[in-house]
Amino acid sequence: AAWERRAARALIALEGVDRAGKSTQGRRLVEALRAEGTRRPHLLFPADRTTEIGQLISSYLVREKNLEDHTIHLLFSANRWEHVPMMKEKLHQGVTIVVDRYAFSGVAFTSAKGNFCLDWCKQPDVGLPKPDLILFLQLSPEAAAERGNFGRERYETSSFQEKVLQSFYCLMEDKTLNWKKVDASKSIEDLHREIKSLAEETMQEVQNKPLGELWK
Ligand code: Z5A
Ligand code: MG
Repeated sequence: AAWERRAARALIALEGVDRAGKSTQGRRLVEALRAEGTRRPHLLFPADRTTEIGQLISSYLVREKNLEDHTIHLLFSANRWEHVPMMKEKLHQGVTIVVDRYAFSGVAFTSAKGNFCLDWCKQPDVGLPKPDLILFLQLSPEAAAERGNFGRERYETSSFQEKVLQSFYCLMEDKTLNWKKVDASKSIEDLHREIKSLAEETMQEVQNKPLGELWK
């Protein structure tokens, strides 16, 4: 079943390795769309650290709290689901939504832990609003390192990030999704221009098309 979407606007996800510039580009894209008069474009951050679930996730990431691996995976997914009624409502009203990381990060990070198959990792997010465009910001580990050293947060080690990248590559083989790889080593401005043009193309294409359900 597909959800109604009247004045169609797009759901755009930003994914990529650490420090690729997802948050920077998400902000820039929403600002640019707003400046051009697109109706109330909306930026969303799963992991949104403001809800109760988000706060649990945040304390896990900063190592204040230990959570069992399946548990944290389900919490990340729950954090996405708690935003779904609002997302559907906005998309239905014709509001474009940009998400800074989505289910793909969820799957990539948990499956990188080993002992998790991709299929198990995907299940909790099956049926989420399906992005019309997934931008994968590609950046070499060397270039990422130049943007500052890893902090103290969980997952911020290069061996783990390498496994995460391999999981992303598996997910990108899914041709039912509209993945677009972009070169994140470009300047912020050049990358912004490329992303904006891909986003606008997608917003044109999805006019009056129903919103899909992820991995269904
Ligand atoms: N996680 C998970 O396990 N499961 C899930 O379901 C989800 C997430 C959703 C926190 O996520 C952690 O949660 C993350 C994955 C896991 N773990 N790790 N590692 P997060 O999204 O909150 O992570 P973050 O702290 O925002 O980091 P980030 O997303 O990796 O960074 P970014 O957003 O891609 O980059 P940025 O903040 O825009 O830029 C980084 C720096 O580079 C900054 O100083 C910029 O000014 C600079 N920058 C940006 N673009 C450029 C260019 N083009 N040139 C030069 N310098 C640049
Ligand atoms: Mg970020």
